[in-house]
Amino acid sequence: MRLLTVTALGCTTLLATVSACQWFPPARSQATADAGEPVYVTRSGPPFEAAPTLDDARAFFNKVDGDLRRLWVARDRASWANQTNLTDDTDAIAADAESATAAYVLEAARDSRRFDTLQLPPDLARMKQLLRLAQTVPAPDDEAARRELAQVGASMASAYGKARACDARDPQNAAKCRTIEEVEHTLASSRDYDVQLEAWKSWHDTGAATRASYTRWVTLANQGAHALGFADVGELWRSGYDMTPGELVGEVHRLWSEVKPLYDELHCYTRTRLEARYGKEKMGAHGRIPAHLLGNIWAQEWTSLYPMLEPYPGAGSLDVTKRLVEKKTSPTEMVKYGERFFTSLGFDPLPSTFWERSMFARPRDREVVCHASAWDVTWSNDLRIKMCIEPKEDDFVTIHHELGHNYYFHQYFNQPMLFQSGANDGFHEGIGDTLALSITPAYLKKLGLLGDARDVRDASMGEKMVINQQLKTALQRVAFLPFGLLIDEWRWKVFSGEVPPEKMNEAWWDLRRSIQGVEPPVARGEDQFDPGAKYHVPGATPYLRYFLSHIYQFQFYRALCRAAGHKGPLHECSFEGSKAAGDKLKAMLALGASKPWQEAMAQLGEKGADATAILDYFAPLRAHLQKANAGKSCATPSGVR
Ligand code: X8Z
Ligand code: ZN
Repeated sequence: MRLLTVTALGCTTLLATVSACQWFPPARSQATADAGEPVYVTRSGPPFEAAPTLDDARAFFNKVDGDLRRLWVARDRASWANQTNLTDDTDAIAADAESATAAYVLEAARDSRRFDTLQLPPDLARMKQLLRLAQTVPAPDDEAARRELAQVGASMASAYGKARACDARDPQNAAKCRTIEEVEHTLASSRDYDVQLEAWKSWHDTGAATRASYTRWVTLANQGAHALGFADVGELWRSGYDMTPGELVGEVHRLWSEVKPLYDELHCYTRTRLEARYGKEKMGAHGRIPAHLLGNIWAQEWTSLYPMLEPYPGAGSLDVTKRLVEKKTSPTEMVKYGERFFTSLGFDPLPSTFWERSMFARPRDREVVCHASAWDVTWSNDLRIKMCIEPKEDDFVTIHHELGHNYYFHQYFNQPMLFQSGANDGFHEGIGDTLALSITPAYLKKLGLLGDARDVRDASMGEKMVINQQLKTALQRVAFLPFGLLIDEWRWKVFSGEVPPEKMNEAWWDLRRSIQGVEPPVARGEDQFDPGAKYHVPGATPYLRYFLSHIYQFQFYRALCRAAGHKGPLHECSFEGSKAAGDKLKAMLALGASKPWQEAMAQLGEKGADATAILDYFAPLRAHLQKANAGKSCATPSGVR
């Protein structure tokens, strides 16, 4: 008589009983069974239980939903408490909650493989797929490694939040240390090469503190990726787009090749103007742009250069910052402006708890992560933002960006937990930006945010004003594209080992040169860690989402303009106030992640990822730049134009 060791039937519990619930496909265990006899396996052999049914699968995912609600709410409460008050204790609490969640997702994803042989209905099949992708930083099997990973992760994010840019010549002098907002302000406003250089360098130097931790973190996170059957974390991140990781890379490179000519024109125009301002010698002979001269710490968007680059000086210049400052606009008032745009489309006002629980300004009494973010902390319309708002145009736009996340949360918070996210992460990043494309002079005038602008005639505004305005938008959204791409190009190489730990900074600058066309203003060696000076690297936030969102947002805008009945050139549209556009958007947001993103895109009347929308939008500017650049032999990141 052989011994029946494992017969658990209909097992749906996780974690506590998971090791007793393994199931192996029938072919494997039944191969050893005699016909007509019960199946037995030895203790050393694989466990066996009856093949699961669709009811088992549904019960399993119901349970997962409840478990995830408990774990994600706990994790996000801990994370909110941590990021709005960075202390050793809140770091530890956040790390514990992250580690518990990661452990669960690993077990649950493995357990869900019991249903591999079933033809699951689409909703369950999608949940199964999303469960495996649910941890951005996947958990290693080994508990000690898992804890260490979460601790290292929390400590890097915390260090970034607490970082100060100190004077390299006097690093101990706290009076000479600046917050990131102060560095941003210097880079946005100073046009003194040396002042800009000092500010740029002082912030970049903060990255070095996380270099060793980052290497360790990559090793541990890759163990987690292996546990889930991925080659590395990069492959896991590239798997969230309803196509194979290889197809995704092909798509991204196709999109980049389509928009790159527009970027190259902008780069050439900007470099020429900068050379006129700073001189040939300071600009160098390589054709790239010194990275500290673009008005932003990472040169990821160049809007503060607008006054220097304005094609037609004075033609309807829109100095929103000046007006916000003059009006002494408070952070709350800034957020109210953003909410107003959404309610104009027929969205609900933000819940009262949003105003009670959000963090709108840098507190004086504690350390926080100032980098802007949006939350639904308890996954039940508990919307919040955390941001250190200043009265400036950048922040005005960022508020719309953040509220885009909040309204996405709001539209899908009744979905199952695994569907409570964007159609893909690029969708989530693109919503608020889509609305911000409709912030026209006429709208700003309505808000009382147009100072002394002359000649505001909205759709029929003069051609010069159109070009000015387009340049300003391009400095934000076209300038961003290569940066949006390169962070994860770099991380993919680091995760795969193609870039070894001792070459991380060199590889970073190779990509910044070749994709973005910027040059470090001083030598940056391997004693530095410049990626560590960008929030999303120590913060472990994938970045390809922003590249995609900068393509999608123009498609969303085109779709909502269509819904609003706009006729005429794309860049002249504003769907502000259109309930038809609002309804279209709401319906798409309400899908959450329940359908492949291509279906959500099709629901808007758009097909796949399509760069024609951004190219159409900027057609007038492109023609202008081509003329302005004619005869210039600008070196572009990939050669000569
Ligand atoms: O991180 C953000 C948002 C929060 S999701 C403020 N963004 C990227 C960045 O700042 O680097 C928005 C644009 C790109
Ligand atoms: Zn965002």
